[in-house]
Amino acid sequence: MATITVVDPVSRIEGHMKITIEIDQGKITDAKVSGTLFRGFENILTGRVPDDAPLLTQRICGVCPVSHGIASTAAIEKVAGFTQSTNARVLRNLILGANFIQSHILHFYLLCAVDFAAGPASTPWTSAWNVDIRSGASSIMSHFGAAIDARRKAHEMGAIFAGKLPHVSSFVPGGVTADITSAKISSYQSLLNELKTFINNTYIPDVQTLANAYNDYYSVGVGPKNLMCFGVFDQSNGSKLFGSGYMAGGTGSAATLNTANITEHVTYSWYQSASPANPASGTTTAQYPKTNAYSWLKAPRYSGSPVECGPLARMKISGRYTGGVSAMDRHMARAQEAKVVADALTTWLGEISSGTGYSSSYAQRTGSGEGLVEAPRGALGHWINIASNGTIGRYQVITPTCWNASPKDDSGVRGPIEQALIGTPITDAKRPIEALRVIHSFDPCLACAVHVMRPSGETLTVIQQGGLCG
Ligand code: NFE
Repeated sequence: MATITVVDPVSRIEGHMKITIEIDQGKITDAKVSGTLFRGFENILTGRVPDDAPLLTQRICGVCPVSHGIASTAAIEKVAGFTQSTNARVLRNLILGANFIQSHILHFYLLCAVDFAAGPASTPWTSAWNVDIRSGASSIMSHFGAAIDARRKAHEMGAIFAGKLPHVSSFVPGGVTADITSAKISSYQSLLNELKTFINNTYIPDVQTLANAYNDYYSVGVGPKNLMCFGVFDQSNGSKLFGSGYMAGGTGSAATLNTANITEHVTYSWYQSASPANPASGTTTAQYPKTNAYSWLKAPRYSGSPVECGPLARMKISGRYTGGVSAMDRHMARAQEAKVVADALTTWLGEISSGTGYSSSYAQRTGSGEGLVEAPRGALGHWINIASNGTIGRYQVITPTCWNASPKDDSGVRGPIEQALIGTPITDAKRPIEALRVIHSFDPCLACAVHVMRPSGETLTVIQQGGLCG
């Protein structure tokens, strides 16, 4: 007989997620993923001056603020038809690359490792669950402290040009306001060298150790296999380090990306029902309670299909990763991507030229623009409309986790994590560690909220918190 297991909250992710899984004969047969917070940033931005957007949208999350800052400035700069200078391009890459590295290290060691390897036999490490933990992966935990240190160094490296992290203070429409000095360049270089050593000698070998001990996870947590990348890290020749594209079914060459093919569905989300809309014209109007709805995430779809985004999508679409799509492939691709980014940072550091990264000639105009970038967890888009009075008339954000952790769409098709969970073998329905391993492989982040709505209608305002996100 099928049993229903609810895990609420799912821990060791950013933000608040609940899963409801049906288990029959040792396998998951149905799955619902719920985002249990309302993010109202789109509505907070309406009526404000556009220059507020890069600062406020970075507060969506303490883990990926750099990507939000870049997407927001890019959207505003699109409105004005502005082209960034070489130094703005390079500084944005240097700050974003540091953020990718810190996020990937955080994810593997602090959020995932204890799913697979036993920690010290003391609080808070001792697991309440007596589950399948294999000794072959135990050496990974001995690098936990070094990983915290490496992550701090990545934050310090980004802060050299960001002003501080999390939440960059030097990103504005028109460029990057950071001073460029030879002392800063050499500090960045020396931290980067230390991080490269950690990535090459510790992080990548540890992921290989994990894959050796748990190689059955190459066939667990597959999902719909449709992969998408918005493109990221502008290079000197006009291309991107990770080009944009859409790879249906996880194989073959990627098709050209067209954001006109994006729609957001809300039949199963706590938003006012409407036909699926493109984010350039969509709205974010809460409706709670709502019959059949089970998530605060909308269900974005590309050409009507659920889509996975993240390091595996970037690495496969760029041809750098030739493996499959599974929980373990996500870990492998993420670690290998950290090396690709670290190596590229050395190149960009050498491209800094004299002068600043900011253009004071930049001027905003009236109109619409989209800012597309990649965050550590995948494709991130900001869509802005600047009204005739110069304030924001409309703002929409689609985060990577919204793609990955989306609920069912209007056709009843489940989101990527929901699909990836189905078929996962579960040894103990009361301790579904295997389900958590699948979820964590996507590195979901559902943080991003400043308002919690209660069923009574009472609104509790909370401050964006640091914690693991910070
Ligand atoms: Ni809150 Fe983020 C990343 C973005 S999440 S961490 O990476 O955008 O979907």
